[in-house]
Amino acid sequence: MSSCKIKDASFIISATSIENSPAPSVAEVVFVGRSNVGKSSILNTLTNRKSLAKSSSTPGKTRLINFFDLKVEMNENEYHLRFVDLPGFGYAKVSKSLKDEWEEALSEFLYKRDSIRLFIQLVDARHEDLKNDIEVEEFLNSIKRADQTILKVFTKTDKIKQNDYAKLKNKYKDAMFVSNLSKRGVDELRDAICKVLFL
Ligand SMILES: Nc1nc2c(ncn2[C@@H]2O[C@H](COP(=O)(O)OP(=O)(O)OP(=O)(O)O)[C@@H](O)[C@H]2O)c(=O)[nH]1
Ligand SMILES: [Mg+2]
Repeated sequence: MSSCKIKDASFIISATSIENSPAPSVAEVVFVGRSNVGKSSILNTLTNRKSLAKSSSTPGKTRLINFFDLKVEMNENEYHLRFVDLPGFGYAKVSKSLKDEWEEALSEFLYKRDSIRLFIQLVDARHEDLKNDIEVEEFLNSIKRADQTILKVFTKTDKIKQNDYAKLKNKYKDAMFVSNLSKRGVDELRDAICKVLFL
């Protein structure tokens, strides 16, 4: 049982594309998924910071690639890593050309960024089979390198009935399940991230 503690977390910089991103010198964890699924929220919950990443009930809140530096402690060792908060895929309320431009930049970042070690693919627990999520999953599987891991994480589990939660857990044995409201599953997810990166 690993126990991973976040010692320090701070925002470094925002980028619009891979070209103006910081040097890929630190292991990165990226949060990927539909707009409004809870990417920015889980980043805050994992780091115990209320508003490190900006979250909002209005979809399309995160419009840039945002980098956060973290210092963590595990088994009495200290490690550095980065969390990367991304815009959502499939945000429809902007013009098609702008949407295509964002998704192009986002896809390119995910595909080319050398320092990504872990893709956290977030899915709303109420909507397990949306076309958009399936496309994102297929895309990640198609670009994943040997040194990278994909972890599927269901969010907003506080919004489903106990019975549906049990069914979902049973169906997706390799996935993780969190709630930013109740904090369910958050310590487990933090430990899983540290395990992938540092064990
Ligand atoms: N009930 C509940 N609400 C949540 C949970 N996680 C996030 N939310 C809410 O969902 C909304 C969207 O959360 P964000 O974290 O901004 O979502 P995002 O994926 O970063 O969205 P974009 O930046 O637009 O791509 C906010 O109103 C959050 O408070 C959760 O686990 N449970
Ligand atoms: Mg966001």
